[in-house]
Order: sequence, then structure tokens, then C-alpha cells
Amino acid sequence: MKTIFSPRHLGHANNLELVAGAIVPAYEMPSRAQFIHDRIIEVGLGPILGPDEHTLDTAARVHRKDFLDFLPTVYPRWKEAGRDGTALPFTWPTRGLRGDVVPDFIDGALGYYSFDAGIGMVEGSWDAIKSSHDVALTAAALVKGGERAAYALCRPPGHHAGAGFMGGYCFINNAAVAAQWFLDQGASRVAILDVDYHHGNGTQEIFYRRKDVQVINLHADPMQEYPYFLGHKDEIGEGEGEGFNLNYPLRWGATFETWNEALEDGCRKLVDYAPDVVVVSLGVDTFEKDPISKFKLKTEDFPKIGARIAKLGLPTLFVQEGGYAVADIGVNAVGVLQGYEGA
Ligand code: OKP
Ligand code: ZN
Repeated sequence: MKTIFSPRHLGHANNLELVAGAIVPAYEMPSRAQFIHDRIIEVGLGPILGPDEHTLDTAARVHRKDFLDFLPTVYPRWKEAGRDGTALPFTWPTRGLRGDVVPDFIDGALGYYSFDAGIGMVEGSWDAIKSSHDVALTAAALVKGGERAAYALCRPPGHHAGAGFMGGYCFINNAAVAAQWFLDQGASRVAILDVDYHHGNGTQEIFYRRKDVQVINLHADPMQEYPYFLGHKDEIGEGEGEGFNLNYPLRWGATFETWNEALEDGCRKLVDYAPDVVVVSLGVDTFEKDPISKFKLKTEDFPKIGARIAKLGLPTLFVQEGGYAVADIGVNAVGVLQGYEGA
């Protein structure tokens, strides 16, 4: 399997986030991608290629234009305000406040375009975000070109980013952009299978009223876990999209056995949908040793996930999302891809 990867992710580094009452170095750090990159070479998964430059035209079909225009301006405006370090919001337009006016000052605009303080940006962040987007589209083109599967080693991840907002380490929704690109290239239906520990709220929001993209999410129950405010079982899509959004919330402590039952059910629904291509939002933060997660998957389980996905018999684009047990992320993420190849 070919991997698309860009070293430009390294510009998104040393940023801080707000967690458990403290401002700490973001768990979503550069070494994550480097460990995966090194593991690909170690096991000889296949060639690692750089991305082609892509315009944001496809992104503009799943994101609001004003949001895409805002992202590259964040850090310049932060510096203009006399700051350095990490650009972070601290005020959000929740119930009872005006959510329809973008404040002029950067602190207000950051709150308007985000839903949490997990999106700290530094000088090189925008370039890394753009490279991550290019990685996803370049890998998508490999699949469209006839490869059975391809791996987009994206960093930063994307599945929490919605049409008009960032959050949870995510800025542009790489998987959603790739799905839209497949449709624009002639696919009739695309399925997104999100196996990250956290609910892919951004992906769900983007496609909630559409039937051309089926969104299947396996994740920790939002009653217990981030992102808290989306990901319940009764969220099935709306209007034309009704029935095309599937959530499998699982309680803390879920083992592979429990998790795999949800995967089985999701895969059956996916096959019924008969998509032309599958986009896998590949998070490996379901791992038992993940520092911010509470599922119990073991290293030996990840290849089984890949093998099950291979059994779908569909062209597959893997898009990297989360995974924060940095020392194990390479073995686990590449384990899924090896499982796919071996099946
Ligand atoms: C991004 B992805 C936990 C704080 C949660 C945000 C997590 C974002 C995960 N103590 N912070 O889905 O892996
Ligand atoms: Zn996650």
C-alpha cells in the first residue's frame, strides 16, 4: 500500500491546549506522525510519497468559505494583537448568545469558528493544515487511479472539524474533503467509516442532510466522553439524509469483543449501502494504553480491524485521525494497514 505523507506537518508544533484545568502541550504532537512514518519503513508497507498541491475548491464544498478564509489569517492576526505562543480561544457563542456575528477582534473570531480550546495554532500551523488536506486528496487520487487502497498519513487530523468550525485538534475535515472529491470524480455513493475513539462530530454535521455519503461512527459514549455534545444513537440523519448516519456509542472500558460487534453491524450496514468507495477515519486511540482514552483494544486487535475492512471488497482510502500513545501509534496504525493487506 502506498502512503502519502508531508514533512510540513512539523510546522504544527509546540502548541498548547486546555485540558483538565491546565494549559498543557497538546497531545496531538509531531512525533505521532514520525512514529507512523518510521514504522511504515520498518515493516516495508510500501512507498512513501509526497503530496501534490491542491486548491481548496473541494474543501469549499464541505466547509464554509468564510471559515476557510479565516484559517490562514489566525496566526498573523494573533501576532498583530501583540501575542506570540499559541493562538487559543476562550469564549464561545453558546445558547443565549449571538452565534451569527463574527467579531472583528481575533479572540472573538477564534471563539466563533471553534467549539473548544483543543485547536491551538502557531506560526506553522496553517501550512501543516493545508499539507494534511493535500495528503488526503493525493491519496484519494491513488484510489481513484486504481489502487486497491491508499493511506493518507494526515496530521493534523480532521474529523471534529465541521462546515464552519474547528475543534479537537482538527481544522479541515480531511476525510470529508476526500469523500466529496470522490463524488465530484463520479462516485455515486461514498461511505465514511470512523473508527477513532472519539465521535467524528464534524463529519456527521457536514453530511447529516445528505444521502450520497453514509457516515458510520464507532466511538465512546458522548454522555461520558469528548466531544460530549454529539454522537448519540438516535442521530440518524435528517431530511434526505435520514437513515444515512449511524452512531455506535460504547461505554468506557469497551473491549475489542464489544467494539468488534459494533464494527460487524456497521460493516453490514455499509455493504447494504453499496458505496463505490470507503473512506476510513483511522484513529487508533481505542488502544488500551492511550493517555486520553478509555477503551481496551490491544495491539493484536488492530490488524483484525484492517482485515475486516478488506473483506468489504471496496476501494479504500485510510485517513489518519487520532492516537496519542505515541510510542505505540506506529505499530497500531500500520497494524491496521498490514491487516488489510494480509486479508
Ligand atoms: C481528537 B481525535 C481529554 C481532552 C480531550 C480533545 C480530544 C480530541 C481528540 N482529556 N481533548 O478524535 O483523536
Ligand atoms: Zn480521537
